[in-house]
Amino acid sequence: MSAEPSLALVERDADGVDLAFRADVLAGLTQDPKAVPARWFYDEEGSRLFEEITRLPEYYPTRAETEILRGRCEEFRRLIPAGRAVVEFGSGSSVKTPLLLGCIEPASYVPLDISGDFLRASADELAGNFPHLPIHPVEADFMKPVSLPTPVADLPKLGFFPGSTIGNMVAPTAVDLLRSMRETLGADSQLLIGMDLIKDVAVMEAAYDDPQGVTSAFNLNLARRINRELGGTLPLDKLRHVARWNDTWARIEMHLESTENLAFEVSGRRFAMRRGETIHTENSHKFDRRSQYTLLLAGGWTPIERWLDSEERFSLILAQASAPRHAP
Ligand code: AVI
Repeated sequence: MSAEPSLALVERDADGVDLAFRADVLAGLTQDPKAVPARWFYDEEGSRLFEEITRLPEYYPTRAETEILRGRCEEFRRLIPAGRAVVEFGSGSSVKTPLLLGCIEPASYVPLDISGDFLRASADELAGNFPHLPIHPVEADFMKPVSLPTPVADLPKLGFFPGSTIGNMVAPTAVDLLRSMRETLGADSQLLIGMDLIKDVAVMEAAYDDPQGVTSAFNLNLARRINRELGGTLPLDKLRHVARWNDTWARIEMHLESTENLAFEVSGRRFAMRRGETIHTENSHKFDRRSQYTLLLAGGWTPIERWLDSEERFSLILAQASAPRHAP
């Protein structure tokens, strides 16, 4: 395995405060309705809680996607030519990534993640399973085009973006990301992407509001992080986890709802919330075939094949980089 030099991607002030976190939280609490970007869920405790979510009986996406990966190996092998560099957007999952890599015949594996620690841990684990596969971890923000390491520069690429993380973005951000993936991966690349499907509302809402309270703890952990890292005084016992289906935008929304009128501070700035007012903390968009294909095409990717799990809850789509066309 060849580790790339790691860059310090997080900018901090003299007190160690993450400047981007502070800017996002202050801007988000100032706007109406209040919102904080979901990417800030994932501190150490948030990442641990998310892992716990993926094992909940109500949270079907991880199991459904894993079922597809296990069951479609032959088809992946037929449609994805051997000798590609597999570029995974986000730290590899210890279950999903080996299923894909063991099935196709990759020339190398390039995990991309903004967190160097997660990146190194998952790359090390994978190296144990695939001792002959060259692994080139890259510490980078994959929301922007990334220049890949020299040893994979001339190889055809397969992008891998499982988990339906694309669903956590609003459409313009999702299209920007797909376009930047296309730029990162090059003209003759392919993309294997997981996307969650629209289904019975009760099933979707239960997946984001489990009776064990793990998703509630995950949501409230964001308020705890704001208090700890930004000198916040958000009263955690007066904020309630809410997960609800928004049919207009085809998404589960997570909010922190105030159970009474509140006044609090963050980074020395004062904020107020009325009883029943919320801080919008996450969107998790769900798709049907048409909305998936429209999004992929808008991002520069032409779908080639689409697989569903046996209960038709989740999909994996293989797409190829669209050739530039002038008409139609
Ligand atoms: C990471 N992402 C795809 C998860 C989802 O399902 O939208 C995050 C999550 N939030 C609550 N539960 C899981």
